[in-house]
Amino acid sequence: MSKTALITGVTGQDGAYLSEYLLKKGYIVHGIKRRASMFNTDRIDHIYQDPHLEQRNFILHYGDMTDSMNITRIVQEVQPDEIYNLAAMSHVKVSFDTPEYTANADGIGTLRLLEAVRLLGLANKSRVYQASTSELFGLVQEVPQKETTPFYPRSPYGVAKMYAYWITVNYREAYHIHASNGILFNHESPIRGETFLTRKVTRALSRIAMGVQDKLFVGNLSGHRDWGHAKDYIRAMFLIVQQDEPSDYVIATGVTTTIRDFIKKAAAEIGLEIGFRGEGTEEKGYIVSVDEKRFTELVGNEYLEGIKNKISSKTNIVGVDKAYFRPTEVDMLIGDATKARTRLGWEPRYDLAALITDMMQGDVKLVKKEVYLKKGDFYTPNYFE
Ligand code: NDP
Ligand code: GDR
Repeated sequence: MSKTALITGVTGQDGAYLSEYLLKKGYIVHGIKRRASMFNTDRIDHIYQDPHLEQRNFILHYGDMTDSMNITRIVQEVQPDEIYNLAAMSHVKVSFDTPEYTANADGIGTLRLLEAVRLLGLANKSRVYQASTSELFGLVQEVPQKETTPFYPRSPYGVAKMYAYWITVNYREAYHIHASNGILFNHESPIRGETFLTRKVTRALSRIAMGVQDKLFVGNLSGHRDWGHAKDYIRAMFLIVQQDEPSDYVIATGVTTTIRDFIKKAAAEIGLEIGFRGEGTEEKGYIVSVDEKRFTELVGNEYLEGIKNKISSKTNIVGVDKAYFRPTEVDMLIGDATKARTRLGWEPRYDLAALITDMMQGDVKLVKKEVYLKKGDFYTPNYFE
C-alpha cells in the first residue's frame, strides 16, 4: 500500500522538490496551497495532475496555516502517514514588517497542525516533520552550530520558529507523536524565491550580463551563510521522518561563505571577475576582467562588447542599499551536521560550486528567454523587489 504524505507549503521551493521526491517513491502526495489572485503553482506545474483524472497521486487542497478548522479538516480527510510542515512566511527581513502574521503562520500554525493530529486521534499514525531553521541560532553562541547549541533568534521569524521548534518537542514528549525538527541551514536552488540573497544575485548577474539590468543592490555584504542545495536537504527531511525514533537534526554543509564571496563566485561562473572597493554603504562592485571564452560559451558572444564597455568605463554593477539591512542581523552561520551524517547516513551531494553552477545555468536560461521575448516585442515583467 502506498504511503500518504501531506505537505504544507507545497508551492514553495522545498515543497516542490519534496513532492517530486515522494511521488517518485510511490507516495500519494497531498499539498496545501493558498488561494492567490494569480496562479501560484509554477514550481509544481510539471507534476500537477488534472483534478478531472480519476486516479491521482498528487492532490492539492486550498488552505492556510492561520485557519485551524481548515487545517484540521484537511488532516482528517487525508489521514496522512507523514506530514511535512513546510509552510511559513519564510523571509527574515519581511518578518520585521509583518511580525504578528509571521508569529501566527509560522509559530501558531505549527501548533494548529500538531493539535489537529492529537485531536483526530492520529498521534500513533501521522509522523510530523517541522521545518526548523538555523535562524534559531541567530546571535550564535557557539561555532559551528549543532543540536546542543543554545538558541538566540534575531528576528520575528526566528522567534516564531523557536515557538514552533519547542511546541514540536513538547507534543512529541507529551503525546508521543513521532514529531521531529530539521534544523536546516540555508538551502538554495534554481527555484529559490527571487528575493532571497542567492537567487537575487544569480538572477541579477545573468540580467546584467545580457544588458537587461544595470545594477544589483544588496544589503549587508559581510554576513556569512552555510549554503547547501535544496535537493540534498529534502532528502534529509525524508530520512528524519523514516527513523524509528523522532529526534532533532542539524542539516548543513559545514562550509560558510560571505555574501561578497558568493557574488564573486556566481559571477566567475560565467567568466566575470568582480572586485569590490569602498566600505559600508559606499562599497561598490565592478567587473574587473572577463574570461572571454567562458563568457561567450555560457552567455553569448553578442553580449561581450557590453561587458568590455562596463570594464573600460569602470561602471559599478553592485551597490549597497541600506533598505536591505535588517534591524538585527545574523552574522555568522556554519553548521555541524555530524548527528545527521552518523545517524541518518546523510551527506550533501552538492558543494557550493555545484550549487552556483546549477543556479547560474538556470538563470542564464531564463534571461535568454526574457531577451528573446523582449526582442519579439512581447511584454516581460521586471519583478523589482
Ligand atoms: P518558501 O518561501 O519557498 O515556501 C514557503 C511556502 O509556504 C509556500 O508554499 C507558501 O505559499 C507557503 N505559505 C506561506 N504562508 C502560508 C500560510 N499562512 N498558509 C499556508 N501556506 C503558507 O520557503 P522554502 O521552501 O525555502 O522553505 C520551506 C520551509 O523551510 C519554510 O518553513 C522555511 O521557513 C523553512 N526553512 C527554509 C530554509 C531555506 O534555506 N530555504 C532553511 C530553514 C528553514 P505561497 O507559494 O502561496 O507563498
Ligand atoms: P536568510 O536568507 O535571512 O539567511 O533566511 P536571505 O537569503 O534572505 O539572506 C541571507 C543573508 O544575505 C543578506 N543580504 C540580503 N538578503 C536578501 N534577502 N536580500 C538582499 O538584498 C540582501 N543583501 C544582503 C541578509 O542580510 C542575510 O545576512 C533564509 C530563509 O530561507 C529562512 O526562511 C531560513 O530559515 C534561513 O535562510 C535559514
